[in-house]
Amino acid sequence: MQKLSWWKHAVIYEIYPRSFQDSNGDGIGDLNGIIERLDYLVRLGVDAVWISPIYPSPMADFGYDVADYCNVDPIFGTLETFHQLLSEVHRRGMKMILDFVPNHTSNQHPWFLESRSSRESLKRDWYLWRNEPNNWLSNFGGSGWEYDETTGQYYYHSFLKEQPDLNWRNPAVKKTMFDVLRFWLRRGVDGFRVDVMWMMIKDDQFRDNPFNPGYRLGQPSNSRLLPLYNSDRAEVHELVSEMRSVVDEFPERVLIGEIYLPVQQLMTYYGRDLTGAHLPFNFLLLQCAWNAQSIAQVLSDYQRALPQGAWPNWVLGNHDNARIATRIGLRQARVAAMLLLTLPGTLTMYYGEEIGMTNAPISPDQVLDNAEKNEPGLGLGRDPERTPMPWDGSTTGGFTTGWPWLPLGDKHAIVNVAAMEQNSDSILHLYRKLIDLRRNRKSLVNAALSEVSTEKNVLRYMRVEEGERLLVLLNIGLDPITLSIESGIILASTSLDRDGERITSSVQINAAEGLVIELD
Ligand code: TEU
Ligand code: CA
Repeated sequence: MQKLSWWKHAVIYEIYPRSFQDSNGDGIGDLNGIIERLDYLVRLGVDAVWISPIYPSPMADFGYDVADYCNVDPIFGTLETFHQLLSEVHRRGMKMILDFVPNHTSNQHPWFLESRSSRESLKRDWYLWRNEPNNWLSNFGGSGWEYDETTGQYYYHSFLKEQPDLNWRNPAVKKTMFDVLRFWLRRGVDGFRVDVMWMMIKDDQFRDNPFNPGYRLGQPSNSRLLPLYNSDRAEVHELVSEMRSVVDEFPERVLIGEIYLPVQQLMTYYGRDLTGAHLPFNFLLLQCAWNAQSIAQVLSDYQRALPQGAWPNWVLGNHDNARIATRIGLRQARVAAMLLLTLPGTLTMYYGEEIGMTNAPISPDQVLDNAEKNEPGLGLGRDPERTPMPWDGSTTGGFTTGWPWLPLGDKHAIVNVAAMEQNSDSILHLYRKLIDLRRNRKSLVNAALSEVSTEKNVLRYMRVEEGERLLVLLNIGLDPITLSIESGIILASTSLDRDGERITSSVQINAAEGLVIELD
């Protein structure tokens, strides 16, 4: 495994910084808090942390509205704290990935303030200004165009009106933003997760989007149109590969793209001759129905579509989607853990997945996410999956000594790190066991998936490399089942009580049980 770049065999852990650990009692997580919890991550066994945006921000989209790309928001700390965090991460042999938000800035960014001040401003063309709006919609509801009285024109925003889109066709924007990457790379950051990579370039003629014939009432309003002209434009690939060149000026850094597209289009983001993103995030498991057939289909589709030489990656959750334990239930969350950690390539997990954290109920008066405020009641709000990490069963979960910015939910008295530490069969121990297994079995990282099949609601696949033959059996269903298999020995079971069990010709798999078996 030595010859692989670090990120190829990494388990990446996403930290939503507001919610990981508060160190100063203001109820909001911060960088010093992350430092306090690094040893927990070492014990968990993850290789890298990706931290959602920490830059100065008015927080209209909780950091995804950046007002200064080269600093740290005082809520989180200072550049000094950032350096401490980075060196503490590196001292423990881990890597650190920052979030880069290139598509839009905050409307409070000095660039935008200057751009909006007059049509003659030197930064006018840094954003997308038009006399008349076209029909493009915002991803957070309503028109994507906002009228600005000062100069009598409209600007485009793919997200909130507080998040004006940058004009990446402007060379000065490109140069300045690439220098932002260098600013952090020079400081030793190990890579970037790039926000909405597929949206960075828009049609230069601003043509109207076509109607979506599949649109149904009750769906988010932006799905009324197909985003043909404001996303996934051919020219974006040139830009991604330039971005990649910047990252490649520094050794051993990684470029990850956030991309929600069907699998064929997703694969184009690896770029011609793999000169695009190292890893276009694979969100197929976020959208997949939880049954053996659908998952098998996803595994095969992804593997078949992967370009020659491209490195795979898998994700179960992130800060924009309902938590896995909420989507499929606590018992299946353990099966999902085994699935994730036995898939090929780079893996990304979301903080709290390792303790089976669920979405917290957020009452209407507790809503903070503007995605929910703009279009209430459609389930678009992301507060429920962003609640504070419960470290113990106390009122504020050991997260803060103050008042937590979002509630901890109704389960944290049971679902918390301290309780899971105590209980040796907990999902936390399962995660540790599986991460450890992955470190010691090279076939789990390197080998392609083979022999993907289903039997009733059991998903079955092999990982084979250099004489090592691992069989994975995952019972997605509620019925126990007996399967005939070659002889072998159980390396891991989701219930953590069958490790070392010898299998001769058939194996009984319990409801919602998963097994990793080393065949003789
Ligand atoms: O998300 C992009 C994105 O596509 C989301 O809008 C997603 O579709 C939505 O949250 C529903 O799941 C990125 C960030 O991850 C998100 O947190 C930001 O709000 C958004 O970009 C704007 O920066
Ligand atoms: Ca704090």
